[in-house]
Amino acid sequence: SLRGEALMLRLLWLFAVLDAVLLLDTGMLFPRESSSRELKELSGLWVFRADKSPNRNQGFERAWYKSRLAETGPVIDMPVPASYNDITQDSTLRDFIGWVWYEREVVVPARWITDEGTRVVLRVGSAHYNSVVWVNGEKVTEHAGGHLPFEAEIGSLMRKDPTRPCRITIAVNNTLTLETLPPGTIQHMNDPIKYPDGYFVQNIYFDFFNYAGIHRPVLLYTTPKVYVDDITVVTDFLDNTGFVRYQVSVKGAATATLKVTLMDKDGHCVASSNEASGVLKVVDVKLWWPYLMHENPGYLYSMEVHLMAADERSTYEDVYALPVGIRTVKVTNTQFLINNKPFYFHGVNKHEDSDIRGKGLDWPLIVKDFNLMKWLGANSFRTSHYPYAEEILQMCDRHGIVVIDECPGVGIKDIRSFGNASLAHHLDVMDELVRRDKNHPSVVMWSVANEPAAEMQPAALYFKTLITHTKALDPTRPVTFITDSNYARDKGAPYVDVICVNSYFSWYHDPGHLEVIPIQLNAQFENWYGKYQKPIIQSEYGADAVPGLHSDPPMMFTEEYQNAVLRSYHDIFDQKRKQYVIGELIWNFADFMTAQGITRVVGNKKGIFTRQRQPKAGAFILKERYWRLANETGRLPPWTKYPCSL
Ligand code: BDP
Repeated sequence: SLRGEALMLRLLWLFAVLDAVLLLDTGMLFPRESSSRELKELSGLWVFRADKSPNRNQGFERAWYKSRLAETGPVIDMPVPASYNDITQDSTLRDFIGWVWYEREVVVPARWITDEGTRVVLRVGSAHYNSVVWVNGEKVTEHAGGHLPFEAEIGSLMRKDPTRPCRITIAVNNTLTLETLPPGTIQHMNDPIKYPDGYFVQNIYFDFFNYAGIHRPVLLYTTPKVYVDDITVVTDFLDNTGFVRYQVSVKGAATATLKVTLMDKDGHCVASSNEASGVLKVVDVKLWWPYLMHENPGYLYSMEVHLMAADERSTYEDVYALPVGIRTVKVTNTQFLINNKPFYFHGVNKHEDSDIRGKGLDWPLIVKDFNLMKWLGANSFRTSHYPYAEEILQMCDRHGIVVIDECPGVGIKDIRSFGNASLAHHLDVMDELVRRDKNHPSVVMWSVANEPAAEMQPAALYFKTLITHTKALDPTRPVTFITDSNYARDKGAPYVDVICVNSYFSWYHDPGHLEVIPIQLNAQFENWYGKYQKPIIQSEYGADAVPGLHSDPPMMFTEEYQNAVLRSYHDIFDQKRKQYVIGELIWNFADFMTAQGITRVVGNKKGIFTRQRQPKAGAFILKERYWRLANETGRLPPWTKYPCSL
């Protein structure tokens, strides 16, 4: 029958794409407690010292990791997670470039040590930028790149001397080079008339403060020696049957017995299997829907994986539960489809940024931001300009906030950053990103870069390789890269599924001339669509507004000017969204810190909320619009169709 054939095709597709997602050889499952796994958060106060020696290398030369940090010099308290920059009154620490040293001693439950069948894993949620980690003076791992997690098994090391507490030392260096992501350069100023001896600065090509330190939780967690290393799910549905194609990879033993159970929200088993890979069929499936597109958004099942194994010494049992949302994503020439229904992105661009803690993970801030996004009627955001904390993506899964997941490929402006070493690192970062985020239903698209100098000749091959690689890693999600409004910078456009354009008409171009917006924005859309016939998202637009600054007629930097820019853009969006424009993301959700410069008054003021999350006038314009769009484009039942204040 036709339906049977369609079902067969679905299943074949699921098998094919899952094999691609499995190209990665190890997992990076989010650490979760279970009946077989314990977890110890190391958030709180750490011991800290910045290495202010002229070459910033004294810590390595004198092996600071070998003993307590307090024994080799002065130390201060440093909270983790947090950027270290804004914690003290010392401007040399705020603007520090080089290695900083963190240390923490931890006592673990005795059975973690005595039980040889237990793995103890040290996990750093993220640290910016290069990190080296020692346990009791022995190096256990290093990692290049902020914004993504890394871990090391440290059980055997701890067992060497079970009587002493475990001393964890982490050195972090925020120096950027032409081959890091984002790139940067160190410039030595050698003119003795102008600069002190040995003076240098770091140049960056992106517009946010280069906050540094341990930005996300550090923790220890245990698993049995034989354990669930990774799970990959790819979902689909036909009529009211859902399919969860999954693959579990096990480490530590050649064979293990598995039991995989999919539970609904109420804890009822809806499908199960005893295989390491297969397809779970869910009758009367409850799909994962975006916020404002359905009365019950963000529906999550829980996939419980239960492993049993044995060797000559012992038996092992591991349990891991993964939240699973069943949904599909497709792109046509003119539309973005979620569960086969057109989805219009009405959302924001964000930053991980706030007073005092900088880019450190902060639960009150995260929850406040979600409340603000829901108040605004935003159904989506882009993780400009780097991967956000997993804790944030989990909130998105649960609340149905759709995510464009961006890697830290921002500020690629120098031709040397298109070389082989840069590309190799960029590919590694995409691997790490896909490995970490592949199972989030909220993540619907990968963004490989923001506003690179893609007019340069090597960019064509660079982006072809990068985008093809990303699609091979994950054929289930579209890929984009973000361009500015310069049409010459389109070298990546032939390979992407969706074109994302940032433009600042009447701001960086024709400053003060609001009247140019309609004509220039219209031309922008017509040109990009005319050339590529791909759907377009306005991935950034906006204007700085210093809160409380007013003028009518509007002048730049006032709240009225920001309003006027928004309104003009919205007029054109309303024409084009009937055709091929599939979304609009305001720049920016909130004001954020940047490097100091003559165009920035204590940071970037393009937020519609202040850095303290209070609304400017523009927030109310956007709120009215987003709720109107939700009522028009979402598929809300009639009784929910009114702008509610949450
Ligand atoms: C865009 C960048 C963004 C900046 C913004 C601005 O993508 O990072 O913050 O301009 O200048 O081009 O406000």
